Amino acid sequence: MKLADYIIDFLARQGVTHVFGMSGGAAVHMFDAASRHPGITPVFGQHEQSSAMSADGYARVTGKLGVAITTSGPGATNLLTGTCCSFYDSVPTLMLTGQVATHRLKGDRQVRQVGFQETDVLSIFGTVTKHAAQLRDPQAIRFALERALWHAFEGRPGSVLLDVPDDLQRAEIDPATLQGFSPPSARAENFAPALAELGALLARAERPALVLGGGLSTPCVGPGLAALIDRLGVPVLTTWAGLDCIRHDHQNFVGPFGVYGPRLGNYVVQNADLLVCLGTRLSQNVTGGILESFARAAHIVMVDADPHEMAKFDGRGIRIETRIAARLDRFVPAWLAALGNSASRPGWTARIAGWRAALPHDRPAPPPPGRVDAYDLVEQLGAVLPADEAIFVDTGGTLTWTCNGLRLTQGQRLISAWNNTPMGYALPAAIGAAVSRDGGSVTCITGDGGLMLALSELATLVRHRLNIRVVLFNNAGHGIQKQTLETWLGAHYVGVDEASGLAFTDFAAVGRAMGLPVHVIDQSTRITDTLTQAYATPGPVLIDARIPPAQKLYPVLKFGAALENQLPAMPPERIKAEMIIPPFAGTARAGGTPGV
Ligand SMILES: Cc1ncc(C[n+]2csc(CCOP(=O)(O)OP(=O)(O)O)c2C)c(N)n1
Ligand SMILES: [Mg+2]
Repeated sequence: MKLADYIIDFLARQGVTHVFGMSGGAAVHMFDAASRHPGITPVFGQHEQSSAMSADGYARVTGKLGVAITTSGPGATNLLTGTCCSFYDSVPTLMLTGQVATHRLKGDRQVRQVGFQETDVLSIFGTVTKHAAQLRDPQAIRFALERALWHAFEGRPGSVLLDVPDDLQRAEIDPATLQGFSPPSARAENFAPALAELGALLARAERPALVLGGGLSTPCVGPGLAALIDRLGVPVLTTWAGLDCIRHDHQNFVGPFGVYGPRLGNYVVQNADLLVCLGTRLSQNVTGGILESFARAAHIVMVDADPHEMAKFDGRGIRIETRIAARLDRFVPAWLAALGNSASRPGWTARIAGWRAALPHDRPAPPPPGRVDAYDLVEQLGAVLPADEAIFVDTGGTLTWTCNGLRLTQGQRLISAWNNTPMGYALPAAIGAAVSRDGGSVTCITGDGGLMLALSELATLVRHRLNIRVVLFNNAGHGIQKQTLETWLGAHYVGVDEASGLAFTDFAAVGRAMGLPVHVIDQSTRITDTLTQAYATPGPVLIDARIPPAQKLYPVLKFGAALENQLPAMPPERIKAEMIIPPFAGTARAGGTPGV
């Protein structure tokens, strides 16, 4: 059997149905094999960066391995940004890179290249994969694939890379003679002491809150999570990555929180006396820049597959007093099984209801003519989205408005590259999801800036007639960057809109030229009608929604303030009156701008 055929058949045996990529001299054998295998369909993108992101999107919605295949050199290096997305967000993906033939590898010679398009991918990808290896012996292919697969899914999942020289792809092997990989035996887990401690903490707590993060989806914890939330009966906060872990109208759901989060969530976090964090690394986007000020009245419990994520705050301001190193898909069922009846805390519930009513909602003034408010668009989109929709969101203000405004129902997914947030992620990731869903509907929400980086993939939508609705938040600029420059550099705009040196295009005309049906939304009264029409017929569509170029991301935390003190600022006496604990009085350390 040809080694390239063995690779593809191995993937098919793992349940992989699609591989993503672009051909090239060092990848032709792998694509030839993929095209001949009855269980695998190769999907060709317009850029290997997109293919890595499609593989990432595929893995996020299916829970299976996402696979990208490229040629050596530029094909391989183009995978880098997408590989980072999978690495930081714990998504199991395999980057299969072709490489020059073994006799053309430069080895230890002091030159830049020997083989044409030779690039040392192992050192480039070493820090953004859990495992990166090069095949050197055709007899090692089974071992190499099984080891890569194990790394991709074991413990905290993530990206892996296997570099396969061209001559080895063509080698003949006898599968019966190949050695397999034996993973190290898993250590026995005993959650009983941790669960006993958690039980005692909850019994004592007067103002507890649960925080749900993206780790609950990688891998997906399943229905046990909903049962746990119901049984616990405590207020539930989410990071943006955890938003799709609870339906928006659940009685315990408070909402998201953080630097760009709504004030309500931040008041709950800052006043809680117990915070149980499941599958979140508590990034700076949720804690704010002054770590000492974050949840300072709370005993913080963190449950995470990666113990380093819990140790990283030591001596740096946040005290993680209870640390449970566990995969959430194992811990949540164990916790559920051990859980008794929950206590009700009417005082805490009433306090949260009070904040919900009293804290400013920071909605902007009505939009200028020809523009629609981003929050009106998000809310009305939420009402139109199908029940099991997979929604991909790009970055910028678009991500903030979507995460703060979208009301998700049970079964809908909301996905972004949460920790890497490259512009141009959402469209190719949505492509990966759409092919796996076999006609099922997928939504891609993107800003105009983000779409420019993935514009060529509109052709891929049309080529495969993918059921993807692209909702473009078109504000004629990089809205979030404009606001950053207003906050820090006196609104001296540089490279953020046409006037300051950036190029955009007529997206509706480009969409039509590429063969997409296009709907324009530029009147508030037409939002729901137009969205309903766009979602009525399956197939790709571009919805060009014109957002005010001046729409802000409010509320927002300015670096140097605590989460209870976002902009637009509330008077200090008002903050004092709303807080249960004293408002934060410390000062900031030097640091940077929190960003998306
Ligand atoms: C690849 C990449 N380059 C730069 C950035 C920094 N960045 C974050 S958001 C943004 C502007 C996004 O503009 P747009 O997609 O139009 O979103 P808006 O804020 O206008 O909604 C930039 C430049 C990034 N996240 N990714
Ligand atoms: Mg924009």
